[in-house]
Amino acid sequence: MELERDLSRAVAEGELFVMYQPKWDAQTDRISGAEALMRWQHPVLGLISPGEFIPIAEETGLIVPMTRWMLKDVCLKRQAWQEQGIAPFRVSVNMSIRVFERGMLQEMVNEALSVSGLSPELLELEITETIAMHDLPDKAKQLQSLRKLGVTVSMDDFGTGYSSLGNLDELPIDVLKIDQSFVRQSAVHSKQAIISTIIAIAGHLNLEVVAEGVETSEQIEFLLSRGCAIMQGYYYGKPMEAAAMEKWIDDMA
Ligand code: G
Ligand code: G
Ligand code: MN
Ligand code: NA
Repeated sequence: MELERDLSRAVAEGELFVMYQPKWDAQTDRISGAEALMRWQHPVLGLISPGEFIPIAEETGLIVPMTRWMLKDVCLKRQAWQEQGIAPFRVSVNMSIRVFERGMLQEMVNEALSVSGLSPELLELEITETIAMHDLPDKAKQLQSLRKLGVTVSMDDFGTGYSSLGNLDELPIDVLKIDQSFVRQSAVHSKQAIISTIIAIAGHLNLEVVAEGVETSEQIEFLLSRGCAIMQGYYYGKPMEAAAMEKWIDDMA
């Protein structure tokens, strides 16, 4: 496929770039983190969304060099922010299962940290339930050794995947991210019950909890009332380029 051929050149040609979306602590009114999201500026087709190219990258294995590039770019930017004296929030990078399969995760993270000089405490990896599904002990081992370094691990899109609740406690994670689909319907009584349950599980397992896809003040009020303070969504900020993110942080201070 044409897109596939183009994608294999995208890293080398510098066509990939990163957008950042803030995570806001609505209790302390401070930035709590930022999620890094990959974008592809195709020379002919223009901006292509990750929904289109990530699946191709995963099928072809290109996701491995792309993630390697992404981790380095994000760690370098975060370290530059650190040197500018920006607030010490963590920046997160989404991880595909393919990166675990090849056992390259540790090496890629070590490389990005050493090239950038970034403290591991400022890096977070977002995984999905699918990653934990196959050979959980192996994934747990890989994640645990990164956590020992000080890297944070979060479970993305929680509640939409196929893993069972029964082994959530066997996963070495620090954060649960409530999926956007629940937040979007947080006026619906049954969804409220699900959100409250996720927040309660996070509390019992000593995990941080983050709500995704927050768009309205009603959603924020509801989430705060149930004990979730960290919010990510268009209400606070859409994914933006690094320079816009710096301005956003300034404006919020
Ligand atoms: O940014 P956007 O909402 O369009 O992202 C769509 C999907 O692509 C999301 O599920 C997001 O997690 C995924 N995605 C974005 N950037 C990356 C990345 O760098 N690596 C991986 N594996 N997935 C990404
Ligand atoms: O799967 P993942 O959680 O990584 O996807 C994150 C993506 O969700 C972001 O890239 C962003 O484009 C999208 N997103 C973030 N906040 C909102 C929101 O408030 N509303 C909608 N519709 N999408 C959002
Ligand atoms: Mn994510
Ligand atoms: Na998500």
